[in-house]
Amino acid sequence: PREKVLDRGATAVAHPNIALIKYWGKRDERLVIPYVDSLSMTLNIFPTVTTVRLVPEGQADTVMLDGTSASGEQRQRVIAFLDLVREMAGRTEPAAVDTRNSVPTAAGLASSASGFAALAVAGAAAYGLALDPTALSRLARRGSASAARSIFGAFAICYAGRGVGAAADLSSYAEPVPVAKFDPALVIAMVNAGPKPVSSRAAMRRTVGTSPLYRSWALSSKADLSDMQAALQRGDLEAVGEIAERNALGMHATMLAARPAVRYLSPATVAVLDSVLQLRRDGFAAYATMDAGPNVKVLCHQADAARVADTVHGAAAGCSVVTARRGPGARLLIG
Ligand code: 2P0
Repeated sequence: PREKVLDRGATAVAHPNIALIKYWGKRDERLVIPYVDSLSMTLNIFPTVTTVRLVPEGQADTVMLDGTSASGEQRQRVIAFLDLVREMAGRTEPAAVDTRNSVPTAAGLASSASGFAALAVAGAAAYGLALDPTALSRLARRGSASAARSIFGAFAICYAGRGVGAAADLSSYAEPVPVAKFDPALVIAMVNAGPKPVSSRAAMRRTVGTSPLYRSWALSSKADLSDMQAALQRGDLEAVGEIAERNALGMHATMLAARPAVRYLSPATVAVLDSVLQLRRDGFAAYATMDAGPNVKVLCHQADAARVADTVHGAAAGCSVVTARRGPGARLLIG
């Protein structure tokens, strides 16, 4: 019965994902439509658990983030997302949102991906919206484009879509990439867990608007994507790693060429990248990717993960290391 569901609200869990083919740049900021397709691996660590409970009319929405009341831009983004869910559901009740992250937020470790994926699943359920996974990914995308991919487990592709307005919204969604026998490790070297100097949102805008390299990266990313899909089907870690690494470095190159430059990579990042190169010289398949932050994620065989973790840990002072592998899609826990 509806009343009972409303009482306890809906709780969902989602995990972050790391893009092997990156999303960078929006062609529609309001609808959050990417310029390029992206492809990622959802992780088995750092879940976000979010509860959305409807509260009586007349109250304000409340947003709790890891036990403290969210404010400013963070709160605004959640409320704008709730407004969208309410509009889709034809409902008006305010909500109390409680979200728990087990990963440092805004540190380039995809907390917005797990965050908005969990909020999409919990929010839709709380407001009685029955959405299939494709529609949930479309909804999650409105919060953060990378969140569309976290609706699905293991490997997922997010389409940039075609057209403008409603057509763009409809055609930009994520779906699973079925990959039978590819289960690598992803060693995450956290060189700095503090918040990033520039939000991805602002950095994307600046890159698209001012970087002379942006168009050529977007073009080369198309070729990277089809090469990546073939490599995944072959279960070819060397090829997957090489393509992921060049795609990520290319993305950072477009940012470095923005005016003024957006530079997320730090000396510690470069030290870890050097250690990854040395691992390859020593015969290990190890490949790096970096997002909107200085942390490095190293793709390698499960069997080599301990050795890789040790090496990258020693490469940068104060660096902490955690090893992930492919994980599950977002799902409802209660509701
Ligand atoms: C990605 N990143 O594909 C890329 C690669 C970071 C680098 O998606 O503006 O938080 O909310 O859509 O998803 C991080 O940006 O950005 C991101 P919005 P998001 O994973």
